[in-house]
Amino acid sequence: MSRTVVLGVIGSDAHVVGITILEQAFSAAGFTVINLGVQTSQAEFAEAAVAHDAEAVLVSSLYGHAEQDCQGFQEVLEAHGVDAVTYIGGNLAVGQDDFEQTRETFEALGFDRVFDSETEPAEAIAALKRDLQITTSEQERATVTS
Ligand code: B12
Repeated sequence: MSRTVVLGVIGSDAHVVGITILEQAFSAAGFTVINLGVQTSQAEFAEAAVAHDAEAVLVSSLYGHAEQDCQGFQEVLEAHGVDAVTYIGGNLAVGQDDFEQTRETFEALGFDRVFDSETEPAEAIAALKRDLQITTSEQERATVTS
């Protein structure tokens, strides 16, 4: 059975190229990707995760307002009963001089993993396979049948 991830760009952010690449990469790796597109609200992420029984919620933000957009996000997911791994990536802070500081900020907001804009999709896919304990044989079956 293919594992489902919900993907989108949070807040008022309209940068679409990154999530298009991520959608293609995660699909090619055997995941079912629910791409919510740009300018996605916290509630839309939560509702989609419930509707599709997603095992991961992947949040993208490029325009520098991620911290504000993600305030209270984990509480919204919890209120909807979402039990999923949460990742965030992109240009998460204006300037992003000190990524360790940025990582700490978003981990404190409840994200399981935080990625910068240099992250290759393969790195995030490998992390998700580890976090969801997906075996190579399971993933090969999903890739063949998808
Ligand atoms: C193209 C672009 C635009 C286009 C977007 C067109 C569109 N519909 O997509 C337009 C012109 C509309 C635009 C507007 C704005 N932009 Co702009 N834009 C860019 C630009 C040049 C490229 C973005 C891009 O497509 N990159 C290519 C993709 C493939 O890479 P990516 O988006 O980084 O995504 C990859 C990784 O980040 C990562 N990733 C992303 N999300 C996630 C999530 C997870 C979970 C994981 C694991 C990985 C991951 O994987 C992706 C695939 O490899 C960047 C500068 C840059 N070089 O990045 C600025 C940039 C993102 N924009 C910026 C800004 C400020 C704006 C505006 C606010 C400008 C303004 N004052 O109006 C507006 C925002 C409008 C809005 N509401 O969103 C800033 C953000 C500053 C910051 N965060 O510190 C940047 C960095 C430019 C800069 N150096 O100042 N922009």
